[in-house]
Amino acid sequence: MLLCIGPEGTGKTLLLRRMLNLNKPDISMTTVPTVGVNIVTLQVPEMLPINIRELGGSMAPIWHNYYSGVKKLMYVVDVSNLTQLANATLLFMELLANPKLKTTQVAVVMNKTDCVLSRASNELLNAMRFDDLKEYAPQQLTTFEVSALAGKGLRPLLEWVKGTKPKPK
Ligand SMILES: Nc1nc2c(ncn2[C@@H]2O[C@H](COP(=O)(O)OP(=O)(O)O)[C@@H](O)[C@H]2O)c(=O)[nH]1
Ligand SMILES: [Mg+2]
Repeated sequence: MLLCIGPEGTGKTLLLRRMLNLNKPDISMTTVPTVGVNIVTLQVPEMLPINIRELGGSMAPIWHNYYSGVKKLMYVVDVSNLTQLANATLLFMELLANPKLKTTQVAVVMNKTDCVLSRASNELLNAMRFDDLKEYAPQQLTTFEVSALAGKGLRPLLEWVKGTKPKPK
């Protein structure tokens, strides 16, 4: 089981929908806030189906109930929402410190790159003190810049999910 988590409205539902439908540009862009848990299954040729569980941002206090046995975790942040950043960083540091996730591979997915300048992702990582996190966290951390809306940057993320091309950074 993979987890897809992050604060509310960062684009998790749209991102998962996009990843399920990479070759279909005309999917619906409308989402409703996820209350509870949303599970999607990725069918990859010649691989077992991959289940991804989205946990809504409003569930942050109980995210930890879903950490057992998680091999990979996508942490989705909104690069266009600076007011959310402090909270997003705090929640992220908390999950990195959870012993249940010690050996989990973690991807920081910077979404909504379509509505900011290209340097915003670097500024976000600086604000999160990502270099320090990378040094001290026991997990392998990887970063991705995507736009779920524009369908940008999704292939490398999909490769990471499938595990065919580990991309340490
Ligand atoms: N501009 C832009 N908007 C996005 C992107 N991804 C999601 N959104 C919008 O952000 C809002 C929240 O998306 P949703 O997937 O429901 O977020 P969730 O709460 O993390 O599941 C919706 O209005 C989406 O259309 C993106 O890459 N770019
Ligand atoms: Mg959602």
